[in-house]
Amino acid sequence: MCIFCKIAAGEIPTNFLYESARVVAFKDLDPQAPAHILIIPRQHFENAAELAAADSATLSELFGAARELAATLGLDGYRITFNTGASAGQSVFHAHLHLLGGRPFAWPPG
Ligand code: DGP
Repeated sequence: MCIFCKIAAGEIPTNFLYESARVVAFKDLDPQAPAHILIIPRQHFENAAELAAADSATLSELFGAARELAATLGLDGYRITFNTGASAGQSVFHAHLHLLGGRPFAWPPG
């Protein structure tokens, strides 16, 4: 079982900032901004492309959770990102949406 599957299943004690039947959200272990939350499907998909192909309702819920969390945290601007594939910086191969906020962000991203 992958690390995010274990977190979603409750095998690794984790404070969920958002929780539903299909989705959980929790703080990133290595935050890149004052607010850095990972929003993931409970079910295992390798990346966002696999999730999009298989379950558009859950994909949509990830974005809805990001909107709710950003509002709860009072983020006036934020970035949401799926790193998809190792060349794009994906290091955990269980689909996850990054929600980052609390500082300015440059464009283009590195
Ligand atoms: P990515 O590089 O896009 O695959 O992002 C993976 C993120 O997951 C990275 O920012 C660090 C975070 N991460 C890795 N392992 C754990 C963990 O066990 N717990 C938490 N909370 N975050 C983790």
